[in-house]
Amino acid sequence: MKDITMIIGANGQLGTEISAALRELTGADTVICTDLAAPTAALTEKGPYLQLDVTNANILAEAVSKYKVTHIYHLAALLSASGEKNPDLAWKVNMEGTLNVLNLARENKQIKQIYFPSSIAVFGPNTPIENTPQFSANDPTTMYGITKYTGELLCAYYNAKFGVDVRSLRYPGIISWKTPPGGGTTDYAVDTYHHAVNNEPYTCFLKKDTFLPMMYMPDAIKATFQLMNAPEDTLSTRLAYNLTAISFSPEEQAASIKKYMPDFQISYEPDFRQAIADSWPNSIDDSLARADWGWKPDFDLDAMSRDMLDNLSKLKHHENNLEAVNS
Ligand code: AKB
Repeated sequence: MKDITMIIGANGQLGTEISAALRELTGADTVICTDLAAPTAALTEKGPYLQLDVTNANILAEAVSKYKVTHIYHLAALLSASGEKNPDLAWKVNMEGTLNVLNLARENKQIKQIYFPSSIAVFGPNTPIENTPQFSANDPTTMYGITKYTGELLCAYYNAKFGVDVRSLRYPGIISWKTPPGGGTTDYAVDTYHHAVNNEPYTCFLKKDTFLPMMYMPDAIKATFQLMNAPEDTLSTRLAYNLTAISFSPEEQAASIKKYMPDFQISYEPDFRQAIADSWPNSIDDSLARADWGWKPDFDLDAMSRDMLDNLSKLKHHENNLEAVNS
């Protein structure tokens, strides 16, 4: 039987790029993209797309049976800042969605593997802030962090009790140019590049010296596929793996942008997201991921800045040309 992958949350920042990368690797018809939102042209033109709500267990089960799904990437979630604005919805989407996917995998033996993204948000004020170890105090202060850590515990439980092959990573802030992030605390690190390319000053919602772990999208995709393809006996934890690439502050990122765009201007007006950022690690120890399945990132801050600015400039140029043709 051919492997068929379902991506839940395919319209999101990670979902868009994981869907495209998988379609490239395994063929468009082997990847079923799904999202609560209406489809984007980029996803429907290239393969099957279903509009579905992950909190509806019956609809999800029907789609999985209909398409003979063998692998699920469950990427639908409310992130940290959106979750604080609507904690009830964050609990519903993040927890019901995760339980529905895990229960499906437990009951439907055609499902071979599940991917569940976790986050640095599982850590809290009692976690060591520098080089946060893989196994540490997990006392998240946001609803997002609470749902992600509970999700991790459920993944480990479903693996031990029911043999579900579910794998997970604690992503840092992810920076990308194709699709914007939505509702996170690390989103500033994407907004900066957009403002720089538009020659606009940027007002950052975090203090200039707030360090957070971050990663460029190509590294995030590489890590995800590396983990999913790792032999089961190399995985020494079924909680999520700590994962990181770079740690920087808004001030350091602005200095990196200025190397390529010297006129870029940034100012700082911290809002409610500062408290969230302050509860998270400055940097992460991901030595277990390195030892178990050979994790190693490719991009440092300057390499990422160069690539982001280059791609966003090309995109802007392309959009301007389209506008000129259409006017
Ligand atoms: C957020 O800021 O909420 C996310 C995350 C670190 O998980 N990007």
